[in-house]
Amino acid sequence: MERVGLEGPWELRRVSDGSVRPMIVPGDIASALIDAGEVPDPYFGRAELDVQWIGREDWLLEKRIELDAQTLERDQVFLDFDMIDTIAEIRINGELVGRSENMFRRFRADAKRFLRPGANAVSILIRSAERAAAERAKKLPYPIPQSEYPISSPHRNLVRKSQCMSGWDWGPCLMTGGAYGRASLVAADGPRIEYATTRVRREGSEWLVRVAVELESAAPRAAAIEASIAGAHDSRALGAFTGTAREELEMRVPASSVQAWWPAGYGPDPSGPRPLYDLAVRVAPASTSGAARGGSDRGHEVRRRIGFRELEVAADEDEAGRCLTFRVNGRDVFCKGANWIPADALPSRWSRERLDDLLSSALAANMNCLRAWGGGIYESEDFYDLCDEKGILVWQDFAFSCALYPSSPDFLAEVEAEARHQVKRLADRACLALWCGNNENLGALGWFAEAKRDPMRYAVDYDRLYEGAIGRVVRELDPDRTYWPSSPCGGPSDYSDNWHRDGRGDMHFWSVWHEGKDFSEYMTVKPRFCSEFGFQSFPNPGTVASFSPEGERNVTSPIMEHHQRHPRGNALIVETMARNFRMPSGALETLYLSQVQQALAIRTAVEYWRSLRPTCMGTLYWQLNDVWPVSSWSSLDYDGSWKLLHYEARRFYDPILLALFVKDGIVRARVVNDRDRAFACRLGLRLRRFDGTIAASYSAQAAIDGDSSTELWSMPLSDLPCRRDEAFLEASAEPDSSERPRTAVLFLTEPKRCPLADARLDAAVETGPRGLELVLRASAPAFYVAPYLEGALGAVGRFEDAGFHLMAGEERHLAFEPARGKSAPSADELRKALRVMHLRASYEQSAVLRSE
Ligand code: BMA
Repeated sequence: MERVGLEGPWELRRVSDGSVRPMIVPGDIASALIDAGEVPDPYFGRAELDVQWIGREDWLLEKRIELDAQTLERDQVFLDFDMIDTIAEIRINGELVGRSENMFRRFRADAKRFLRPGANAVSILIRSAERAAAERAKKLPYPIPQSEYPISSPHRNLVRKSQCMSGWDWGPCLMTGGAYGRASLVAADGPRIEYATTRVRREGSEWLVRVAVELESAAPRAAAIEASIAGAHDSRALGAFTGTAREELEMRVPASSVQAWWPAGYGPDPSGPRPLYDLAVRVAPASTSGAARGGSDRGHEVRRRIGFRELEVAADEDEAGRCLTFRVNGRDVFCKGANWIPADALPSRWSRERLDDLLSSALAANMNCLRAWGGGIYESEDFYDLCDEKGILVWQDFAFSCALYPSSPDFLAEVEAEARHQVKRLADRACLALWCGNNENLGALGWFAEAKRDPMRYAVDYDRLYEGAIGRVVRELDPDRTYWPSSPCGGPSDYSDNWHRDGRGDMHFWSVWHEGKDFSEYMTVKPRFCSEFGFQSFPNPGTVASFSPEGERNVTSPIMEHHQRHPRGNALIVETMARNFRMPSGALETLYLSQVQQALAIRTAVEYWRSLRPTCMGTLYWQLNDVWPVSSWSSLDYDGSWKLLHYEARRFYDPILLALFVKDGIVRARVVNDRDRAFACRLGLRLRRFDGTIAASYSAQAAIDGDSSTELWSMPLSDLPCRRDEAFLEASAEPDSSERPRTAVLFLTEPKRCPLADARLDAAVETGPRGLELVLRASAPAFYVAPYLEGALGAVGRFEDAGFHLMAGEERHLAFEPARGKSAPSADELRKALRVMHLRASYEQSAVLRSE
């Protein structure tokens, strides 16, 4: 088999005026226009509004290729694109080869008869998806509504294009198009592997590996297929066939000869690399007797990296309702993570490096699970490769979100083909934990006036799409994996609304954000698995500087408001501040405090819900990352920099967590242990006044089992010898094993009521054993200490920790970690850009920075 890469330079023609500029494939149209200097950077200021026309135009992508006669003599020559976005006509030398209208299906079409030796022209005409959606809407027999956002392209639900490209409550409307992933012309003699999909199952002391191979041959050919993994091997001979043939190979691998795959934090080496094994599947043309035939085509081989693991999603009835528990190799795994959205609103920027950076940050924050959210995409091979390698379980939604969808025969056929492709493509993956029908579309049946008036019609559409098409495909092609009907829902066959019900399946708990409730509201529910809950913050100062000119950085300036897509976002952030904190006085303080409250909100939820294990077995907050620089619920900014929430996540997702919280007037200290090893633990608690002096001390000890949550201490608030605004609790849990102590701090009332002492925080940048270090010292307790780098330096790197608390007299050294591909700045540059923030009774004073 021979592959002619079509990646690299193409030309991009605007159909309406014939103008041409260069374009890189894989890549997108808007990015090509930005690179050509024809449109402004849509992420800067409000330039997004100036590029809306791009999505309303038709565009022609053209490339010339040279082919030799030998290539064209092969049995079969076809075009092969991983992803064409979206409504497209593909031509060779002006003749139509095929059409595509679904970016989630790969495009393959026979090209041989259109090609000739020498120069050939390949073109992709991309028609406006926005116009196509509007035309389809006019033809609908009844309206099919979708959620809309401040800047959005209508009727996105009628086109199989990443739904958030049309704008979201955190994302710009960039209806770009293009060709992403691999782009090739493939020439082959004899049979080829269309799909090779592996199922791995434990049977006694062996792993049973079954590879379903789908073969294609343009001319009648016999084939020899073989597969090998971890020393095991199987082969088959196939008699001559034309078209498609299917065969299954089977191998048995002794369990003692391989290491099992576990999610991060689990298994014999919790933080080591995940063991993956090379699977090779080969097909070669054969003589009819079955022996491999020599000749020009050496056949076709596909390679995979396979993990040996058993994964089950338990959804059993129990006393609390119905659980949702991921069970890997027989052990219940508490899923700790967040929701994943695409890495960028501009697909040209979906690079492996960006994915690796974001996923490494997820792993560094002790995450073991991400939900690839339905408004985004089925991610690239790179994404799942990295999740396999890092041990990040993936909850994969089908690409439908926050809308009702049609169930016309055409639409269902498109979706069925999409589901077949994606399931066959991804079913191999060790990291892939579950398929989920959609994001919130079960709930969306109750959102729109049209559906409220005629619920039956939309319920039938719903059922035909998610059970009749997608569910059926998953059950047929990937029977070992759970198909979860929708997120949220009560589990297979339970279509209940799970925004407020906590007993069954997964929950999206949004009362604290959308309903403006206090953080303590998180403790009014006991979710079995909370797959969404979130709280917004403003971005890091470096991110703000990347999209706004100086003088425009007040959070309610038009540019900052443009980079806030939730209509009540700023109001909710500020209102929450007024409820909990003293009001900040400058732009940086405002960003900082918004991040403190975001970290506190999500910590409150996770700490409590983790303490409920095994009732609750998963928390995935909304959302890990951003597609552009924006105020949002993310813990990682667009440039990958960490907001305070991400540092806090590393603490609240620590496998051993000291949880300190007040519920129903009682203060409780619990130790949550996600490891399988038991230990004895001593707890020391100190009730401290804000000047640091101790008002009372308590201690406790207990045996902590593996995979457990254990209460070590509790006391009614009314028994504490101080008023709630006079002191705070500071605690440390000391395991008797080699584990380091875990610490926690708890305010007993809103921080704004507390007489915080001036911590006289002393900060210095020094060169220490680990390179540049920030040395911090406080003379009174300092809370949520956070070093920020202003201006361009914000993107250069970060200090190793932020958002921690310093007790009086305590000193911390923080190493500076340059971002990927960036070199460390000088000590002087750091000093200039550095602002050290902490919680204050008044924001008039700024941090003291010594500059030796
Ligand atoms: C959810 C998600 C997204 C949305 C987020 C914030 O429920 O599924 O659609 O962006 O809330 O509103």
